[in-house]
Amino acid sequence: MKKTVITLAALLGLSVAAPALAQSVDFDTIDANMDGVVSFEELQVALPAITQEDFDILDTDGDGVLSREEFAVLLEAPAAQ
Ligand SMILES: [Ca+2]
Ligand SMILES: [Ca+2]
Repeated sequence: MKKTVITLAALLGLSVAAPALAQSVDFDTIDANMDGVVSFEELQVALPAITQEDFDILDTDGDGVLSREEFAVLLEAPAAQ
């Protein structure tokens, strides 16, 4: 699991940006339409540089949206270093 997280952080290039992200935004802020999941479009508002490929990596169950648990991996990734 730890290896996966480090790989994810490297792919997203978030080693520097994510700690600030974790402090300034949370799931409920990014979930703009408040449907309980974060879509690619919603995530792009907070992370303009994110690609569909990055999103697909985060979307571990492949349902096309990020659950609260899937989103948490994004914020926790830098701590693995
Ligand atoms: Ca949403
Ligand atoms: Ca998902």
